[in-house]
Amino acid sequence: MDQTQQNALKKAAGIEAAKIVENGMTVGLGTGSTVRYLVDELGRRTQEEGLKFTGVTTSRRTAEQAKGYGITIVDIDDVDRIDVTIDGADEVDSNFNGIKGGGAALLWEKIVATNSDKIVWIVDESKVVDTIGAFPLPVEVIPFGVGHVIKKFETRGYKPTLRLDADGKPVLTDENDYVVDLHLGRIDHPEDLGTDLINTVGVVEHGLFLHMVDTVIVGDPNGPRVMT
Ligand code: ABF
Repeated sequence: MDQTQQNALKKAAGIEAAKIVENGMTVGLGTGSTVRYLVDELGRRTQEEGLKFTGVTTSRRTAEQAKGYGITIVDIDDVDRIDVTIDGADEVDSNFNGIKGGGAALLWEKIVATNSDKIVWIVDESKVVDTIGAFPLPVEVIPFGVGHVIKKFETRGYKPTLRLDADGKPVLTDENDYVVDLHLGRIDHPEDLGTDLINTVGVVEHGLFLHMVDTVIVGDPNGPRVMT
């Protein structure tokens, strides 16, 4: 699948997911290129149909995009609950275990997700896998002592790399943390791995999203399909 085809599938999934949003809802808006299509469609509906909902975003860049359409964006602590969060993912398997964080937004994404009544992921078909792990697992780590955390991960065979930008500087999350990517190949016991990671001092959060998502909308050449 080339980039144009992949983008078309992402767009189809985003447009399909936008139908979920109704007036008066509080909606969690995720991060990534697939979500960009969602927000574009929600923006179109806002401007052409007068759609009115409140958005809580998982990154500053999504907030900027949504505000550009006149969508009301509030801080997560300004709402009691989020009706539905629509977000992207890097991988999702048949058990609805997923990897997120390719966009370095995994911490805010997990905070928004865990305060949502319903979670919907939008993906192109390349993200649907038998077993997660081929995509490097992002881990958010505070800068202080990150070298020691990386050494610990190396000792455990996690094949860690500090995520760097085009200038060779560490990528910063919206919390000004670093991202360390673990090249595991496949993850057969994600719960155990998640426990190990979150118990490592210096680690803030990891990109394993286990048994959280309710519905996955998959952009497919034959039209969007829904996994529930
Ligand atoms: C975000 O969406 C990230 O968690 C995930 O990495 C990304 C997927 O990116 P894209 O939609 O651009 O493929 O939620």
